[in-house]
Amino acid sequence: MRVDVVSIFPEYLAPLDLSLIGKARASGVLRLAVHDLRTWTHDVHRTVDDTPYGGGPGMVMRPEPWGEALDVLAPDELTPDGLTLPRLVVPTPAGVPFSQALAQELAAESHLLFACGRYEGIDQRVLDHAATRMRVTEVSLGDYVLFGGEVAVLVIMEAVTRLLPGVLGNAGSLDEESHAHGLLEGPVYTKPPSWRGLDVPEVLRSGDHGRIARWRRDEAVLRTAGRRPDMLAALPVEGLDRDDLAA
Ligand code: 6GU
Repeated sequence: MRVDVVSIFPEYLAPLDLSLIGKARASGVLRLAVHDLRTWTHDVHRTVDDTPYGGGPGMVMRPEPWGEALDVLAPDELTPDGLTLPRLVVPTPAGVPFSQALAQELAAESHLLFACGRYEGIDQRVLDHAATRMRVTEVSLGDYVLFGGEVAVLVIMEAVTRLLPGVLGNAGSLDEESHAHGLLEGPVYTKPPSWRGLDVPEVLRSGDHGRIARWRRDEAVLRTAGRRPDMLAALPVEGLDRDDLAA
């Protein structure tokens, strides 16, 4: 997968060199480049923002540098092998909610282009113009406001990278985790069997794989009911089994 990120704070994206994302980049599974938006300014002050039309607080990002950035990173001429334009992803609190399902969708793309806005956002014409030639998705992490899209890109890229083929050692861990089945994952334990007077639940040490699976399922349903009743309500009936309904 190819990924381009445009930001006025490229240093903010430095953590993308670390840990498993860094490893995916080193192995070539992920070809990621971070670009400074000010590359595409031409005045001495390298201006990227201006006051909002209609008045109000804060500043809005001017369209010209963004237009040039997108012209370079998403050129209109199709590549000789007929590759398509990137999917433009714009982090904003006004976007559609990010989710595991959207992470899966993005992980299936061959090229993502992230546009990190700051201040009150990017001039709407940038997105409207981009939408005439490529898919544009405005994404929100949740109902709170960040200074800009950079940290959201870290979050989104972490969720996406671990879904890329060959990144996770044990593909089974993709299967069992929270959200994969519409339930939160229940508690987990490791050695020692007793710690500060607290014991690992007996069932997990029983060796009875049927009982263990049933117990894990019950814990997941109970935890989801307590913390995320909205998720439980959204589970399709086929997602529940007869013994869930007993619990
Ligand atoms: Cl994706 N961006 C910004 N700037 N603020 C946010 C957000 C994204 N998600 C929640 N708040």
